[in-house]
Amino acid sequence: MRTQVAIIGAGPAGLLLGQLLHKAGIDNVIVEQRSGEYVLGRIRAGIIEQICQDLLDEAGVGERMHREGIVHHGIELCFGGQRHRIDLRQLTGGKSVMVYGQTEVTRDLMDARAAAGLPTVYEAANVQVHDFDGTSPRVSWQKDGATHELQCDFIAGCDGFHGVCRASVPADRIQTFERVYPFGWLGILADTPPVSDELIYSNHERGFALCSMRSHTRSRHYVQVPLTDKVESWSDEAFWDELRRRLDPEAAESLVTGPSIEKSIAPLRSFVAEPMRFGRMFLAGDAAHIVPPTGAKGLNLAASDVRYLSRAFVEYYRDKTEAGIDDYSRKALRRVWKAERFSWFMTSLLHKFPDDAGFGFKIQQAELDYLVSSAAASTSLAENYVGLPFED
Ligand code: FAS
Ligand code: PHB
Repeated sequence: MRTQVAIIGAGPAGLLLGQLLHKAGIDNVIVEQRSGEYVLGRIRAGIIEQICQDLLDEAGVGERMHREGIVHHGIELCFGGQRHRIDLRQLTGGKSVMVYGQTEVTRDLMDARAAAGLPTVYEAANVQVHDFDGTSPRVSWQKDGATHELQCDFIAGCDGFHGVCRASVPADRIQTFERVYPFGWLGILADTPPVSDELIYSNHERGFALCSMRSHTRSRHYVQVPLTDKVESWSDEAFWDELRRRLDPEAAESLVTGPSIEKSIAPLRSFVAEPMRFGRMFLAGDAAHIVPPTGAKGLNLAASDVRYLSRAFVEYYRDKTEAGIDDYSRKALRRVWKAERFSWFMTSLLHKFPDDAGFGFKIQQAELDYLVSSAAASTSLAENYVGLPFED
């Protein structure tokens, strides 16, 4: 089997790259270790920046997003028992974000790929990448009792944090930077009406909480929990009680509870691997970086990597120049680190840090008070939250 670009991973990064390359007439094959149903079953991101919306439109899959997605012009910060609105639209000269679940983005991309009859290998076992330092890289895997091999010009490692691509790079060729946070997010999905029209990010002495949504009838909420907690030890009732304790009185009063559809605990880390290119292999999305979800950047960063990488491949095949692929890592990392900074800032601002409850909590209150009373500070938050403009 041969193709121009072998894409490892059928998450949003891999599927979006595959669609953009197809639109540009560049052959690609996606090799995914899980089933499509499993990929769709992972409940993850909920906020789509304008750049991600634009890319989904460019990929020809934005129609349902614009029909079913909910445009948000602001967010609320809750602290000291009060909510303070950050007017994203006014502070950024008209920009906003959209609430549209990653599951739906993935579904739209999967449907478009299937409709175009593009090759996707699901449930591929023991996927390996070979010879990416040469000019004839290869991908191999096992399926249906046979070993398969794919010859290609390039490999796009879109296989997430635990994928094989970054793991296949010799240790002396890659540098990683990491901060692991001493807490996790317990998330619940429920068919209950959102507690407010916009997202509520809450800093509370008991810990962080976030009230988000997937639609006008489906809510997504999170509470900060110790890393030692197990999701089995959290009943739905215990979750709702804890969330209520961390909200302002009005939100606590209006919170509608119900049975969970999904409940899980996600660890939080900041992580970046440098560079993002190794010969003929390129990393994109969570394969190269992880952000704590507090800034709603993970999915959007994957999209911006894919924007750079798809354009680099188009330049290579159409314009016969390697300038784009040679500059991919530098360009992508410049944006990655700004998103890492913002996600770290939001996480540091809103969470309870066990070893810093006294002074640290007072500093957080002062930072939040400054944020909601300073046009400069709230503008900075707003322009990062809606997504910084592309610099290159
Ligand atoms: P993904 O991890 O989505 O996809 C990688 C794909 O590669 C997977 O399908 C995997 O099965 C496959 N794969 C792995 N190893 C492979 C191998 N060896 N061979 C073949 N395939 C392989 N972001 C937000 O903005 N907001 C959030 O609230 C949020 N919550 C999250 C919660 C959790 C538990 C996690 C893990 C992430 C969360 N994120 C959130 C971040 C998340 O949305 C990612 O940024 C997004 O999924 C990135 O997409 P991909 O880079 O495609 O990686
Ligand atoms: C979500 O809806 O899952 C969500 C929204 C905003 C965040 C993180 C998660 O910052």
